[in-house]
Amino acid sequence: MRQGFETPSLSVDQSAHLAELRRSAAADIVRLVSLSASGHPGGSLSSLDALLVLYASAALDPAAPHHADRDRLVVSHGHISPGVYATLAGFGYFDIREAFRGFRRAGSVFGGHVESVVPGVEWNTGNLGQGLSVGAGFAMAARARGASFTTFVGMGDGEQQKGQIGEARRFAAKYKLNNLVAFIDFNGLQIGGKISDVMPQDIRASWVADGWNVLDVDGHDHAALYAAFRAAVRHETANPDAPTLLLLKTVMGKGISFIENDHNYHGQALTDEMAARAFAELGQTSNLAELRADRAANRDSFHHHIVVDRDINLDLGEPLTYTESNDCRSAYGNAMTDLAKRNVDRPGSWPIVAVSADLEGSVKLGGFRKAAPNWFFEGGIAEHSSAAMVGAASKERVVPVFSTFGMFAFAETYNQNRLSDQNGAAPKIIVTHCGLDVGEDGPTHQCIDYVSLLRNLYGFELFVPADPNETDRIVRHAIGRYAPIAVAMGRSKLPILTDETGAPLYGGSATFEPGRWTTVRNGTDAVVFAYGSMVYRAVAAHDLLRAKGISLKVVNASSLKPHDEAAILDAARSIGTLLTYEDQCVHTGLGAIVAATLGDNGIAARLRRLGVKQYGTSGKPDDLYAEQGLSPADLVRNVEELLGK
Ligand SMILES: Cc1ncc(C[n+]2csc(CCOP(=O)(O)OP(=O)(O)O)c2C)c(N)n1
Repeated sequence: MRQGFETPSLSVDQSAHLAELRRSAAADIVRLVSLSASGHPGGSLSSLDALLVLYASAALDPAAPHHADRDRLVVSHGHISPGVYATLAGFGYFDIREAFRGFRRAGSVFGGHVESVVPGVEWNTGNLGQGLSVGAGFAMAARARGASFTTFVGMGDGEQQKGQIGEARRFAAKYKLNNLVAFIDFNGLQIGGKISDVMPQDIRASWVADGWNVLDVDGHDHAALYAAFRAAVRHETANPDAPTLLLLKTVMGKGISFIENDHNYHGQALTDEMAARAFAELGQTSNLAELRADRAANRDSFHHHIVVDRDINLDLGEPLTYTESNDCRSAYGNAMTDLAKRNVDRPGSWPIVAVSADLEGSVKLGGFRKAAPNWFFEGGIAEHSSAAMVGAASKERVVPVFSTFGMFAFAETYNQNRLSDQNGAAPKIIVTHCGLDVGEDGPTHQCIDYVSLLRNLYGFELFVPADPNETDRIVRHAIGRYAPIAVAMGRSKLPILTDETGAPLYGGSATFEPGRWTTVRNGTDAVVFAYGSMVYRAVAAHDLLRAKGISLKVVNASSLKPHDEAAILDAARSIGTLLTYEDQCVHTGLGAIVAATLGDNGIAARLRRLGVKQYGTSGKPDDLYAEQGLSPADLVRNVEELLGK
């Protein structure tokens, strides 16, 4: 892999080549949007010169798009995909004809917004405002594992209206991520017109205020772009420790005189007549008719495999066995501390990178921070950015963990997690304070909807431990496997679950397996599926019912995603009376999973779903459960009703 920005300036030949490439890429942008009759020419043309200079000069190689030492380039304003595809094709990442055939067409990798299935594209974007967090995630991972690549992030100027960018900007400045270089395509326009009319903002001042180096650059002058990027990469800046922003003065639609500075061409194709005029201005052939016929007759055949190192190298240690009741979050913190101690100085270990959101104490990461100070990052009350960051970092040979309350890591940041999922990322989102179990902090903090939220995210797995021993095993499992994994815990202390002999159910050599539910108590009259803080309550109901001569089977459904279909079907066939019992929304939690499983398999069974019927209030968890008909006594009553006793 070449070094980026090695020579002091562009040579005469390089400048001439870039100028020529600029004209052909501009024409390709017009061709792409004309062929699909949609897309974004305006920003593609204003960002084009920065893209060309970067792909020409950074440590990037079309022959090795996944090289470990490559620089990372995140295009946050993913709508400029025509500009990105034209640039990549110009440098030989693929044949532009493939993009002409496939752009914005079902089944093609050449999507309307850039996706990492295209070589040279680092991250799927399109939801504006997330790219700087992604870049900060790459840069944070590079720091943690001592890698020397630079991460570049391009953004729009309208995009600066997004608050998440401020979150990422402050994080990068706080952690002195001078391996991060951002640029803004400052063309003054966005969809609705002038950025100053849509939302007045002093972009430059915001970045300066947060401690970045800001370089003002003519965004269409290749020599100036090269010099500024080079200075940023080499830290030849006013504050060498700080990350650097290039504020690029640009013209929307640059190079096609009759659409320049016209915000209508932010996202509108040119007519054929206009395209012909554009090709004439650019000195390029007008071959739209031929390309259109080719596109009608052919689909693109371009396939590309994303290469990610999934081979996590960590000493996962031996699971701990607790015999005294404790909160799951303490067991989580203890497991993380143990993992940090085992691995922090171990050669070859992947760093475990933990990001908190001003709740380090509540999520019990203090021991981890002390054991591995350089692996702990306090992201502040900036959950959107932290969620996006850990998603990105997960692709960079570190194991990133985001820990805060469930409400702030699942509900607050749903779209960030969704985008990580679409990127095939593998963050660990390990949260506490879920459900009514939060207690006195009240309904704003009680995440009673994480099961449904996570079920929408196709790739994510979701595990909910029922006691400290299961927590320890789930945490070690999650840290050791490349997959997007959510772990949800409550706040309260939970008793140690035991088997009928009184031995810890999940202690010793017990293992956790995704998709496998475990029987906590056997029974023959009815079965209750529970998870998390409801399992020991179900056991209490089991004991109360046994005294009345009713036999209730208790199943711990700790793997919510994937779920254990066989366990549901077996129970339906052999017992026939089923209940779900959960600290989650009654409509969309485990009850819905069990109901759908029965329905999908055409199996009739009696099913009663017990869950949270309405937002909770502030109070002690036991009182909140009683308020919603979720106490062990309520479970007993429901079982008796179902059995007609
Ligand atoms: C979070 C989010 N909100 C809204 C949009 C829709 N959108 C796409 S592009 C755009 C305007 C972007 O303006 P700017 O960053 O200035 O890009 P340019 O117009 O220069 O291409 C908007 C609102 C989006 N993609 N993401």
